[in-house]
Amino acid sequence: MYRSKAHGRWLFIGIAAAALAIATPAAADWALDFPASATELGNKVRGLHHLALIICVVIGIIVFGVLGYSLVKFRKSQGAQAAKFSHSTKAEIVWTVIPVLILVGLAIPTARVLIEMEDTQAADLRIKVTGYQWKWRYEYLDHGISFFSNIDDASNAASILGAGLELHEHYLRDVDKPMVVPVGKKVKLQLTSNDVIHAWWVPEFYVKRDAVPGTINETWFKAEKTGTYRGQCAELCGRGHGFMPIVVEVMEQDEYDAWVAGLTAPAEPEALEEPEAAVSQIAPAAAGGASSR
Ligand SMILES: [Cu+2]
Repeated sequence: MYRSKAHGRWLFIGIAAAALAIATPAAADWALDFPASATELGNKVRGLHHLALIICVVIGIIVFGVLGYSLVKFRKSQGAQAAKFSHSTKAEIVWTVIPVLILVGLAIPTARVLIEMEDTQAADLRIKVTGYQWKWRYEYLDHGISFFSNIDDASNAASILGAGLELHEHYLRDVDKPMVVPVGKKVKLQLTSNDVIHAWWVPEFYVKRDAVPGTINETWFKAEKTGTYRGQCAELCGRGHGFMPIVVEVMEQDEYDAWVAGLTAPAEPEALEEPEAAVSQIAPAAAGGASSR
């Protein structure tokens, strides 16, 4: 009887292992880890996660190892007798000191990263991000650029019940006008909302921050690679919550400059001529400084 039960167990393990092996090609898209970040800070956060995970796994192996060993080695059928002591100062010191050391060891690098995450000083670019039901508004405080970022028309049309349209690759994850930033520059975001609480989230930057009406929250990121990064609103904000994606285009500085120039160019001739003429009448030195730029 016992023997057939044991056989049944091994058969089950064998079938499960075979099923896993067969399932591997289908599960090729499985991701066992967080994606690598496009920012240095994001990779530090990821590193912290790995550190904590490794410590947890090692503790788990030790604890369950000792538990399993004790259960087998000191089982009743082998004549084991339970010890009768109730206190051990030595054991209490050990099981207090070791966890304290582990927690301090985790707290130091964690605090360092947290402080860095909150440090929005010395930014190269400031963008005010306002959440709306259901879109985002980006205001480039240094350039006077401001625009709304809505879900793209193709996603919008295809999302209508019964539309029967084909869903494109970035369905619900594309916008008409993305946020555009230069690569390798510290971008400070100042987040707020026009109505309810939203959250600006771009997983690859490891940035997720609430946009709360009446409050300015701050965060920052510095993308190390050019490319298109996608995110979503991460705070349930009403009917259109799933229809306010985020797209960030990270480009080289000269491309970014051209993008800014393209948006600010029409106003330039008038805006430049008048102040320069006015400045040169009042303070020629200051005007010279401005024109040498
Ligand atoms: Cu939202």
